[in-house]
Amino acid sequence: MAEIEAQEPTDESSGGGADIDGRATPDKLAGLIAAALALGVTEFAAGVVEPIPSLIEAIGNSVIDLSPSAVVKWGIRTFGKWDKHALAVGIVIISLGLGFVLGPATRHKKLTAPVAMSLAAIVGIAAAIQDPLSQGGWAIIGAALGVAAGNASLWWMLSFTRPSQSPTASTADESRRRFMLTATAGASAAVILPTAGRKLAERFNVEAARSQVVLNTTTTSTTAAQSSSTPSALGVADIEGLTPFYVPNDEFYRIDTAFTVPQVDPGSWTLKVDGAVDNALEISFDELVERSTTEVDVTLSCVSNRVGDDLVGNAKWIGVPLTELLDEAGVQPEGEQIFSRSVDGWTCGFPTALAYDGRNALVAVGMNGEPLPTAHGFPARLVVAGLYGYVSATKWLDRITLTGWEDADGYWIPRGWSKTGPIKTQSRIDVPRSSSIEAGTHPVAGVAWAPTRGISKVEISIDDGPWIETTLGPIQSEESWRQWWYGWDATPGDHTVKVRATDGTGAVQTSEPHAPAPDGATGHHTRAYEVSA
Ligand SMILES: Nc1nc2c(c(=O)[nH]1)N[C@H]1C(S)=C(S)[C@@H](COP(=O)(O)O)O[C@H]1N2
Ligand SMILES: [Mo]
Repeated sequence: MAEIEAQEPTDESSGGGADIDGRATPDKLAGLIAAALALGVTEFAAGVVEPIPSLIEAIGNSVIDLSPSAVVKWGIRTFGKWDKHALAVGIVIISLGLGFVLGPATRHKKLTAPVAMSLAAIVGIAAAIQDPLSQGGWAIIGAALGVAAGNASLWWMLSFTRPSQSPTASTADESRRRFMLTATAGASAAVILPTAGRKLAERFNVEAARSQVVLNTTTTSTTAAQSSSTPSALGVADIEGLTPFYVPNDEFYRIDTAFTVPQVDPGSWTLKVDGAVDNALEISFDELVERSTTEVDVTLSCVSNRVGDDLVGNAKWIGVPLTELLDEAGVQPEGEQIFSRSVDGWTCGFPTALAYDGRNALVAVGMNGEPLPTAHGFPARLVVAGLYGYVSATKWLDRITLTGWEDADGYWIPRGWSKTGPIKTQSRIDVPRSSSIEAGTHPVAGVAWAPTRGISKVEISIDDGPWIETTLGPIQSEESWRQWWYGWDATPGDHTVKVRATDGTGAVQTSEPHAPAPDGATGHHTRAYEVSA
């Protein structure tokens, strides 16, 4: 006993010297594999037992919530629809990086790994606790399994890279061989386990339930009937690259703070309407679908859409008018704000008066003739014409609470965005998309929107010349965007084309450039072209 204790310190302090280079690499590798294995085991556990949350997801959600809004918007802008994947990759890389330094550090002090991994686990558990979609208690189980697997594998691998007490060539070779074997097995498990876990977790998604939803479209509103003459029937589809009047569901922009798309079981889901109302309501999904007979075309836009960008889209929404539910609940005078909440805890609010001013405001269950896609809010969401999504368009809707205007602020309000969010008049040039074109006649075309006010005119100006009126698309709805086009006779040289819209009230879109924060971007979209002879 005494002998061993006396030996250990020597081993640690002087054993380093000559040997350290020799085993530094295997130690780092061992740490890396152990960290990957720890993470992999938590992901696998999350795939086997439904309530165990994925810690990567829980941390991802927390990172999004805690990040300044500018960082979140930067992420969305830089990685587009891959923003959540980029974040996941970032979390994994940081975890593996920690593992890299953990190997050599644990060789030095055996308790480094359990302490560091437990700390990482606590971060994951804390994230799960504050994530409304995860259960903190179950996260402890997943995290504990991960920490156990990570530590056991690390100590095991380090035992083979330890400088031998009796360094004969054959035992050193034997150790190396066993290290390689263990490391290979560990690395394979670190890849297979999370992959299998992700695959298994798909059983928990609601795609099957979604595909069984039968929408009730027995009656259609006038707006929908009007738009049955599709643009393609009228030749607009001939302009290649022009955004279609209805953006297909899988191409529709997606913006939300949900790291992974919430999977809401429509069987157990209900919509609550409460707060300052005479009778609180609770409606099942079947009942909501039964009542969803209104179909309307509404253009949705994100407040962070920059001039010329595509965080805007138009779709045909099927749902129940919000006023129908509000009337049934009986809104009291104090209910000045329609404050809605998503199952994932996201919230937003807008003035109750706007739901009653004649605009379409729906609890939607269908999008372009299909049940709402999960990414767009299945089983139900709000769609309110003329308001940016961040104040109105709650996806995975769970509860609508009538509150005083000052009594509640939605998710983005304390993060610096305006409490009211009417959509500003905007227009965009879609084609020509390429900046280098050949001389000749080209269609210049795009979309313009001023929901609830409508678009009465779209003009372009070439090289800052006089405004030229363009042809407007066939479908006219005050709550939807309008397509527009013009045949431009492009002459060789450098040219710019800019666009502006006039809304239904006669107000011309401002040329004043304004960043998206805090209440929506303004300015004219301009494209530059190099026209070759
Ligand atoms: N639950 C939830 N709903 C949400 C959001 C969100 O982050 N979480 N983002 C809103 C914002 S900012 C916009 S612009 C719209 C976008 O809807 P879409 O993804 O269907 O295009 O959803 C809104 N609804
Ligand atoms: Mo948004």
